[in-house]
Amino acid sequence: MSEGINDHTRYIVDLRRHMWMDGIEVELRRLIWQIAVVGKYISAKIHESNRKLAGFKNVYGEDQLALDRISDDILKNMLKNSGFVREYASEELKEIAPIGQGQEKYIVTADPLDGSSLVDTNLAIGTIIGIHKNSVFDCGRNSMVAALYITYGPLITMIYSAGKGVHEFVLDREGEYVLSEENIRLNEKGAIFSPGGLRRDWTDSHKRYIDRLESDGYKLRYSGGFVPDINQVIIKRGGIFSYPALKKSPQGKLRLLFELQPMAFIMEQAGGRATNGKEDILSLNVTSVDQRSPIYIGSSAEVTMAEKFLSQ
Ligand code: AFP
Repeated sequence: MSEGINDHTRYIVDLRRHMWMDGIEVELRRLIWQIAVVGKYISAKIHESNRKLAGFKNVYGEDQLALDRISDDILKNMLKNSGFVREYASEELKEIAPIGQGQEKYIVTADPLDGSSLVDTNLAIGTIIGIHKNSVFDCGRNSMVAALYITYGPLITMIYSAGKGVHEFVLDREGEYVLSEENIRLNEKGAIFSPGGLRRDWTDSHKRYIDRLESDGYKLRYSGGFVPDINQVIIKRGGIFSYPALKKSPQGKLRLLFELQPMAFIMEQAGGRATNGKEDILSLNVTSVDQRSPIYIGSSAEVTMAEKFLSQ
């Protein structure tokens, strides 16, 4: 990004202007912009829902809020009409949906409303998006060109990366996404840890790793929402989120395509790392849409430490 923006923070820089100044290609920036706008509609639906469960299950058999499906529909329809997207892969759908004519540039992956089971508690939730140029059945490093997430909390914030750093925008009262932090960079080491899964289901090596973080004085910060839990690592400039291999589910809980790859893309762009314990998340080959993986994601000191513990 040009130095100009940091020099002139008194001027408001909105998302479209930022992407233009960053030199992101026109179709990609229009696509990112349109997805960010969908965040406003999803947020309106969250407010309208009044925290009610709809009582049906998603394709993985999990209880689902009507909100998940509504968010998915809004997003899918927008992408269909954008003219930039040939395929749409969503956590709410069993298969990848062809939504374009076939020659559009991008494939979009989405978890339209992650953490929706937290809606009734009024904790933060989010939307996670990956943008791919090539088939998603490859590794993220070969196919991804951008990622973003929107956090619906006390504020609505959007963080995106199109391979040129990580930038945060806040939705202001006029409905404009305004630049709040540019080129976010993690420190080598953080001070918080966010450990997923039940302790009784952890492997011994993972248990030893978490014990070590605790004895080193890391503060526990786990909300149960992937988006806010990752967001705090990024905004606090470091720390670690883990959702490990569990004794009964060696691939953990979180989904590679919809949740892990986009966050790994952003984390790497912020100077952090994401691994399954052995390999970088972005180097893993995706073989099915519902593929899961253990994850250790955050600042590099803690990710490297996790790799050491897991190899013992
Ligand atoms: P849902 O998709 O069922 O709402 O799960 C949320 C989530 O996928 C993710 O947002 C959290 O990081 C993770 O699950 C929390 O899992 P635990 O409930 O096992 O802590």
